[in-house]
Amino acid sequence: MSTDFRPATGLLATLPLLDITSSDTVLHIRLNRPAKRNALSDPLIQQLHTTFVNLPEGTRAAVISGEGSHFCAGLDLSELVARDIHSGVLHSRMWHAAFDAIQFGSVPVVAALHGAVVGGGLELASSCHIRVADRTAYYGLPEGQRGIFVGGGGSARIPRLIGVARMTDLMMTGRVFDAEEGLAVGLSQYVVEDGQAVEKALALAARIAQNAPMSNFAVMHALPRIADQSQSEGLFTESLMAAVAESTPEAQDRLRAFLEGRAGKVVKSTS
Ligand code: 1HE
Repeated sequence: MSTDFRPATGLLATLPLLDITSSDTVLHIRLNRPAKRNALSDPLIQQLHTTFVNLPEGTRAAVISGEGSHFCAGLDLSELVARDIHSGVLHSRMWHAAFDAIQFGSVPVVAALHGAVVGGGLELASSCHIRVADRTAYYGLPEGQRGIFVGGGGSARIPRLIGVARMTDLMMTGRVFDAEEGLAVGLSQYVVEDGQAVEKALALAARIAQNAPMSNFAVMHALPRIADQSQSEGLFTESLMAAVAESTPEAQDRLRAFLEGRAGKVVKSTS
């Protein structure tokens, strides 16, 4: 794994609410509003969107983490006061555009979670492809207590991770899952020791960056869509995606490498 991370240049260096660094293939995006617990203001959402539609050439995977004591406190509640219906809908659609650019962008994204991962912060984490939490992480959807509803794609993404019943519980009762509970219900895929989430996420991203880009594309774009399709349509989509992926020169090279004994075998994990 490349540990040589340099400050981003060009457009990505001009986004004050994000601290962005990159290695040759991995972009690390830190939410950089720690005094407000990385609450998602309009400018912060727009800067995330800008980042994911302007990834530097050569980027193969990304990591999102949060500066300070929490990953993200969700929607910046100071911006919500006195918003009319039309601007409320547009605001939600702005979040959808930004988080769609993450989920259905060009590279896999790993979220590194610690402290509060609440409200819109959980919606942001859910738009990433893999979530790594340290033991300080906790998850909640305080929208119910605040008298509002999710608006950043949470109602579509979070039930796909944990089911409608669990999301209903989080929203109606104010229940909070700790890191271990989050792992058990499927909010994260990994739990690591305190302060280790970024390191683990960067290691996973470096590993993901070595995959054939078309394989990563298929996983990001085809898998969730197939899950939304009927079995018959899903199988058809799968056949098309499989044929596209296996016909790329990179796939041909990788298959040949295995057959000629030049590629790694699948072995039992040691960790
Ligand atoms: C904020 C926000 C925020 C903190 N919007 N300013 N989200 C919530 O309901 C969560 C609200 N926040 C909290 O429960 C707590 O702040 C935390 C548990 C995340 C962190 O607690 P703590 O003790 O570390 O920090 P703090 O003292 O509460 O907050 C530090 C500052 O950040 C303080 O401002 P200050 O000027 O007094 O220093 C807080 O006001 C500010 N702050 N969180 C605005 N969320 C698209 S729909 C999505 C809907 C939602 O996301 S609803 C869930 C909103």
